[in-house]
Amino acid sequence: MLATSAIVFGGADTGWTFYTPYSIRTATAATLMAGGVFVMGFSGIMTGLNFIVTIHKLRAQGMTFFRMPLFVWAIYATAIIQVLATPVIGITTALLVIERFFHVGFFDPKLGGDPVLFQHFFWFYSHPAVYIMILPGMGIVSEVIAVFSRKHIFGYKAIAYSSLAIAFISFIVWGHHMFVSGQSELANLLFSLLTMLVAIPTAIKVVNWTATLYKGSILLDTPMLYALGFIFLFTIGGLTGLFLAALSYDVHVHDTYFVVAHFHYVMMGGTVMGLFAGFHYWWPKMFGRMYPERWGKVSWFLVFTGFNLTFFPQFFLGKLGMPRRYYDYLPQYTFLNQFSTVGSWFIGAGIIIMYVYFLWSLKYGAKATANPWGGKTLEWHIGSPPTTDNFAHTPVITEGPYEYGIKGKAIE
Ligand SMILES: [Cu+2]
Repeated sequence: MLATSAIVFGGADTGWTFYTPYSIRTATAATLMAGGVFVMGFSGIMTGLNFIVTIHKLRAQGMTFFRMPLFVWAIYATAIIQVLATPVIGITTALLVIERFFHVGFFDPKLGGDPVLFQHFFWFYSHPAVYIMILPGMGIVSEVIAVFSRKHIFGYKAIAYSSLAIAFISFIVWGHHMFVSGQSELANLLFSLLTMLVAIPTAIKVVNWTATLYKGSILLDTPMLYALGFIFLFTIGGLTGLFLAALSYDVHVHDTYFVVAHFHYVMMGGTVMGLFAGFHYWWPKMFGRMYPERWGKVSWFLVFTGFNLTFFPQFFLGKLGMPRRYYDYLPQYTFLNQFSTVGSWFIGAGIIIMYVYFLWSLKYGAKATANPWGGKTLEWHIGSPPTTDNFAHTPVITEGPYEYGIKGKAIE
């Protein structure tokens, strides 16, 4: 039997998690949304495969695994998650569509299905997906911290391996999204414990970045400001993640603004700050033009302070019990919400300024030299912007990526 409402155009009213059984029953465009996720999943899988094969098969002569830039290690770890986790969300969306069309009872209890099963499938992908977003940011920060400290990165291998450890652990913690969804107490306990493991490789990175700064010749250009912002904000995001991993505390703040604040400290304080660091770091390489450094700092200041004004109050709002996913709130939450609103104006202003000066620089920015930051990795040995095929001759690599002051010494 084919449901007449199975294919509808327009928006879906399920929210981004499209939880069952509502997403099975809704008359809005849940089928098309699931189809969109399915197609997007393939682009993720193909991208991941491409990177894994390239890293294994197409390294230049002398480019051993431990001479690769840490950004490449981060992308390698990301690609592993993309290839292994994405098929699960693909199959889940396919099952959802099959259930909407043919009423096979996978997830809807009315048809004999189990809605909690859907949550398991969903988070088995969607937790690792968070690390698909954060790992490249961590990779960018590793590059920028070394270059703008003019120092060999501290703990190269520890940072490289911790990326792989984060990728591995990301697969065994998904149940922390379901502490109040009715999974067994034993499962809650195990997922709580396993989630805390994430703190170990993450802290290893933060410690190594900080140790790299120690006694470095630190240059506070815009990429570095964003990288330092990343370390500061991401550490707050990571530590509040430990609060949420703790079962007793999570039950109290589950689905409150505490989660919203934590998530933004990780995703915006982490991923977006890393992305902005990368934009500014590689902009001259990509387009052959410098952005205006002073405006870069102004924009960074607005984004960084605005971010904290916006999201720090939300930790308090959540602890006071303000639930997420509502457009309205009780009067006692007004002041902190107004704080957040004004903070968001700062972020907005900072980002608008950034977009304006990036566009401006394409035409009017000073011409970039091949290596404006004094980087040691391969991309800084070619012109800005690079020519087609990058290199006139395939380079032979004889040293590691951050050999400041110890030329010729390979990483052991
Ligand atoms: Cu998670």
